[in-house]
Amino acid sequence: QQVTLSFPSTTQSLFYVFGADGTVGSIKDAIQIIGDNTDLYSQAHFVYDAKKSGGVTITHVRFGHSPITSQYEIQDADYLACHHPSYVRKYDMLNYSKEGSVFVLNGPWENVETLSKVLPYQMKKAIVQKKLKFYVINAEKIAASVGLPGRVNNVMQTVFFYLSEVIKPIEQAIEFQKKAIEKTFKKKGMQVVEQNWKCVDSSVAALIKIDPPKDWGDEEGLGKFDEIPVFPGELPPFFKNVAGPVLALKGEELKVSDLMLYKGGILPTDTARYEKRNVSANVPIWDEQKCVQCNLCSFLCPHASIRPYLVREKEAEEATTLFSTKPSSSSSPLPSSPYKLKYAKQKGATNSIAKIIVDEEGKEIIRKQGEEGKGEKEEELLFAISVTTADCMGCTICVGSCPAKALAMQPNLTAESFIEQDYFDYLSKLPNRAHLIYNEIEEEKKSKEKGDAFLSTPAPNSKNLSFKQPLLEFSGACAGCAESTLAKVVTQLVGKRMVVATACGCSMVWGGTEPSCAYSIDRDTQLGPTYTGSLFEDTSELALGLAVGGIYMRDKLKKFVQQIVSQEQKKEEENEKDIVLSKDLLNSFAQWLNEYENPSISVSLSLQINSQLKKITGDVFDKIPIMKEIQSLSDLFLKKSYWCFGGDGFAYDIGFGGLDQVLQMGVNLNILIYDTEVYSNTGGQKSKSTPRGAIARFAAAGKETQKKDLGLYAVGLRCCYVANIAQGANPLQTVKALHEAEEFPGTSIVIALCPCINWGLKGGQSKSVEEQKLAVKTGYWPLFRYNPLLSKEGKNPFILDSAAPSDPVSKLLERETRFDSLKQQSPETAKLLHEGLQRDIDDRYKRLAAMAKGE
Ligand SMILES: Cc1ncc(C[n+]2csc(CCOP(=O)(O)OP(=O)(O)O)c2C)c(N)n1
Ligand code: SF4
Ligand code: SF4
Ligand code: SF4
Repeated sequence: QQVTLSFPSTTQSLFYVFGADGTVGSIKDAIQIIGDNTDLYSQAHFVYDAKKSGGVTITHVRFGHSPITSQYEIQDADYLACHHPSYVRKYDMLNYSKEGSVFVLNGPWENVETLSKVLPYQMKKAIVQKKLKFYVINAEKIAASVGLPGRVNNVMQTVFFYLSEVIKPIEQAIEFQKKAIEKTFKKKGMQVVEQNWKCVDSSVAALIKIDPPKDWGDEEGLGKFDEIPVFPGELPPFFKNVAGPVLALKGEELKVSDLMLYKGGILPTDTARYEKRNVSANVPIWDEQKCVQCNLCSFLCPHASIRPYLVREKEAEEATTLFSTKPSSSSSPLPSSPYKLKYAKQKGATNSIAKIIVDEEGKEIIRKQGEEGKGEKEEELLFAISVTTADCMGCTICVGSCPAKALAMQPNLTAESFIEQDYFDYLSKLPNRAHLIYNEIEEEKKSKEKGDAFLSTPAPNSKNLSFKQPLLEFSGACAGCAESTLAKVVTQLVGKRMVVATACGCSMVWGGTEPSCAYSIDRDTQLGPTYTGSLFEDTSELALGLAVGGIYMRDKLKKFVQQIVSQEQKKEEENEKDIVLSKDLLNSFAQWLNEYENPSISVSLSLQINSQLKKITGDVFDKIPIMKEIQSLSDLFLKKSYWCFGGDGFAYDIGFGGLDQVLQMGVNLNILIYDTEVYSNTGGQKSKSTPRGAIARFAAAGKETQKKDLGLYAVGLRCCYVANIAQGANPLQTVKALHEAEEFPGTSIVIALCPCINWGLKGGQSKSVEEQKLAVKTGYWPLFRYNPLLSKEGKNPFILDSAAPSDPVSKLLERETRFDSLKQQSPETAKLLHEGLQRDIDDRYKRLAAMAKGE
């Protein structure tokens, strides 16, 4: 039973806020306004989740005439505001509303008819039974109309002042609020201040009072039977029993016994896919007529939410029949016009078009590359781009990078967007056909025939790679994050075999802050990355340990297998009858020994051997005890790929000693540095990677010293593979470098430029790809690869992949607040430091160009 402990005169308010929508700052301002301008006492506290953005923050605010000392969360709110429409399904928030209290919902639904269809039954019942004063407002529409999409904070704050009547008259509250806005945003210019003021001025008039129909409260009421589940689809036990309740903010209801299955700190990956966050107000819609099928949208999507598919005509028709009249996952209204799965004939050279051959039983036969299909059953596959609208973060990077303008943003949470989601779900269950475009095993054979000394397989290109299922899906990174975009590509290259140690920093947060883990599982093989996090300062050492341990144990497995194979072969030669193992298993073992170092064949062989091992019965273990050892090491039939992920704070600063040590140890390990040039996860403190002339925390007057050149330092060691990459600027070089790093038999370090929200890109993170292009063009971020193996072949190991700078760096600096605000703040210092930065760039380029010439 709920117990109310607060003074009757204390007003309690709860805000279910959308992370990074600006509300936390506004609430702090509101508390200050109330404190400064009334005789009320006030108190606020904020409960955050760990998503980098788009997460939920629950804000508890109290004010009253007596001092407030309550140290517990609000259970009976007088005022409750829901700042994001997707929350109505996710959180049982009205459980905390007092009878007769106010409930304000920000959403696109403005009348009873639509609300009846979209609100869950639980919520409708609470509105009626608790006699709530229910209001809706389309705050997103107001914010977007003044050029501040997503920033609903000031609209919702004005509504709060208006309905709570904490400061009367409302005109007075608005005056205080506007002053606070000016104070906060003046640094960003009066234009931003005025945009926020417009939000305030448009708020009250846009508020709609809803009189709920009585049947919302009925057990048999409308909506009861088309209830929308919080997490749609079939859920695995861990998500259903643990992750789901935690994400629905009911974690405290879990019992210890619910967690017993997961004791020891090992938890299942692949949970982010069930969250279906629906955080974006707008999502991309594809125009199949304009599309040139380059797959760049998918390659550059940070959240793996837009994908290319190869589809059979009958599948396309089936999808349309299934969903064109009513979306399966919602009870939203029917689409305004008929909606069908969009697809197009594949474009490109005839020999690069993916086809399948279907046998008499309808089974698909893999067409070997370059091999013509035989017979009349050959089918040319269709091409479709589809969006998982519930997982899209709305960053618009796909739209901005589409060379054919074939994508446009349209509202989410509409009948059309729900149907698009249904199509995505349908397409992602079809057979994975990436191998028709890029078949690693076939490529490897070709490479062997060509006698490529270094690479066992040529690198795929970004188009081919994008057909593969990413094994980092729907991460909680900021919309448009360049770090997660790149990590996704690594998983497309090696995800099935990957073991990754991640340094504390953003890569740990978007990768997997429990219970949500974005590292996922390949749907065909059930293989996927093994992920672990570490301290900020010692991740290279952890990754080294994982690699050394894994390699040692695999060699041990090899010895056991060699022993068994020779034992059984000997018995066969001597015609002994007690050969215990099946011929099939012995053949697989022999093949595996032959292909021990071959990564792609190890995938299929490990699956084959593991399924054969499962069939072995107890007496075999009695007769050959070593088989027990083999079974315990059976996950190492797969040739693992060991990775260390971390930011520049980790690599250039606090973890540098360990990194330096590991770089010289020669272990087959790949280190990927996400260079955001600041400590991003903790709000942008300077690191040794921060460039001269940039403002960062602890460098408020602009960093005076040059950025440390970690890439050239690593090249100087002469023993490891080194690359400098920028995914948005050069997709081909990026994939090539990551692929070469992985194939290099020793330690590799790849340093990637990753524009971050802390840079303050003018135009937002959606400009990240353009920024990377300009960074390469101005020489701010040169691209290169260094491969010590090339020296052994008498070649220059240093390859400069970017051209001489064609534009001055000033072009880049004016686009980023971290540089530009120094100009506003202190023009003289800015001039000095920015000219210094240009000299740093010129000097470095001269050095790199000389190295590329072998000087
Ligand atoms: C020893 C230590 N000091 C400070 C922290 C707090 N901390 C967590 S992540 C982080 C910044 C990480 O920055 P970076 O390595 O550049 O990664 P990014 O977040 O930019 O990806 C800091 C300072 C910590 N975890 N451990
Ligand atoms: S808008 Fe951003 S998150 Fe959504 S599909 Fe496009 S790139 Fe991906
Ligand atoms: S980026 Fe544009 S043209 Fe390329 S596949 Fe995507 S939608 Fe088509
Ligand atoms: S690196 Fe920057 S953009 Fe990416 S999640 Fe961290 S703070 Fe956000």
